[in-house]
Amino acid sequence: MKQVFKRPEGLKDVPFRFCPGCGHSFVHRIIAECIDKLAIREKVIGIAPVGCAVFAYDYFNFDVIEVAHGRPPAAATGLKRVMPDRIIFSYQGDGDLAAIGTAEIIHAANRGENFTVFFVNNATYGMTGGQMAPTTITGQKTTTTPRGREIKTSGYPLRVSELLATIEGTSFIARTSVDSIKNLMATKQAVEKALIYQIEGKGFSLVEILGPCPTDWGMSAGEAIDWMRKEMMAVFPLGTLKDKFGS
Ligand SMILES: Cc1ncc(C[n+]2csc(CCOP(=O)(O)OP(=O)(O)O)c2C)c(N)n1
Repeated sequence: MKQVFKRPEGLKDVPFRFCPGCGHSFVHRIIAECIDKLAIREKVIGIAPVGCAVFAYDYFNFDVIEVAHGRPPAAATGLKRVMPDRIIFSYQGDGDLAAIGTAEIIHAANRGENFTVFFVNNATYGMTGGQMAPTTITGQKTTTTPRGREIKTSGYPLRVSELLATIEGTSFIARTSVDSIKNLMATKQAVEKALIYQIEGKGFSLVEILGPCPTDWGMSAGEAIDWMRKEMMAVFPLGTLKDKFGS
């Protein structure tokens, strides 16, 4: 019989425990597929965040370490400098990367560290119950902005990828999404390219992936996808923001 589906070798044979409709499982699978394709599984070290993806080491079938909230770029810097032949990626949520870890990511990018970041933006602090994140969009209701985020008191949604694209040390910055087959394919292409840039020693690469959080957004999985397309993508447009070596 022709085999039409196979679990990537980069994923362990265990079920995901994410909420129904969560974006993290798509992103895990895509990363695992790209690592299989590039045949680098034995060389990869992933860095799991504090956040809903904290148990990445339970799912990925390669080396993964867990570090303190917002600190994956510091750990990635150390690992890559000590073991330059290993492929290092950090996996971070918007609370991890764009709130408590803002200084870490900016300075790692500015140093042009040769590692890859997978940044899952779900516009909220998922793990702790749906508080406002820097990427929460204006008007979005969260547990800490029950009447919707207001610019006057909470400022504007932070576009981290645009910010990082202005930094000289970055080589590849792209924003993708997991809302459709087309965008899953685009995510896969961007993840692969970011890893290839690291393999080729081209410096800091980051893929921001918009992901739904139906549980904390208080929506069904379908409503969450619609909201992402209509509201989130208007604030966080998809595309390649920077490709230093692209044609
Ligand atoms: C030093 C520290 N501060 C705060 C927390 C509480 N905390 C755990 S996860 C989290 C936010 C996670 O949000 P995000 O990074 O967006 O990831 P998600 O859960 O949405 O995937 C916070 C504030 C913590 N664990 N450690």
